[in-house]
Amino acid sequence: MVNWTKTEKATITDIFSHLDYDDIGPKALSRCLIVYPWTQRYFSGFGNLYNAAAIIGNAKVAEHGIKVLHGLDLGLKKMDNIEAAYADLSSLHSEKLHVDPDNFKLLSDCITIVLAAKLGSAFTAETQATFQKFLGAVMSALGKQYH
Ligand code: ZNH
Repeated sequence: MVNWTKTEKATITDIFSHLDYDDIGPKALSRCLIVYPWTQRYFSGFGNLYNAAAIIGNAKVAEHGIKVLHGLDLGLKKMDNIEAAYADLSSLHSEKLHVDPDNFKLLSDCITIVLAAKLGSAFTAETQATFQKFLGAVMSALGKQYH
């Protein structure tokens, strides 16, 4: 159970109200696949991931990046019960997709980096701290159904 201050909630709400899902989602997922190439193993159905240019230009990667980023909306809508919000997605990643949960942290870091690059000086250290607290809560919830 994660507690949020009013300021933290306001910061998270503000970030998501301006979030460019269609830009950040593809960039974050493709960065994850390039920086941590072993994460590519889960996306064998996505076609050519041969090099960075292929990954960045891959329409399936882009589409999935948007889907994953919208996955964070579940937590945003249920900040006071993030675990419950991700129960189903956690089971899916564990039982069906067999995604190693260590990878959640890698993708979160890529999301943070891409968001930081986009927001520039508006992404203050305090904003980052709050955003990472939120992502940490989501990733922990996503890991809950792993046995
Ligand atoms: Zn995941 C899927 C979310 C991470 C891999 N995902 C998915 C989906 C979602 C998500 C929403 C869809 C589902 C359905 O359809 O139902 N993820 C997510 C989130 C996160 C994640 C929120 C964090 C942030 N994932 C991840 C990672 C990985 C993954 C890290 C690896 C590396 N996913 C995945 C896969 C899939 C998914 C493989 C399936 C795809 C297809 O479609 O095929």
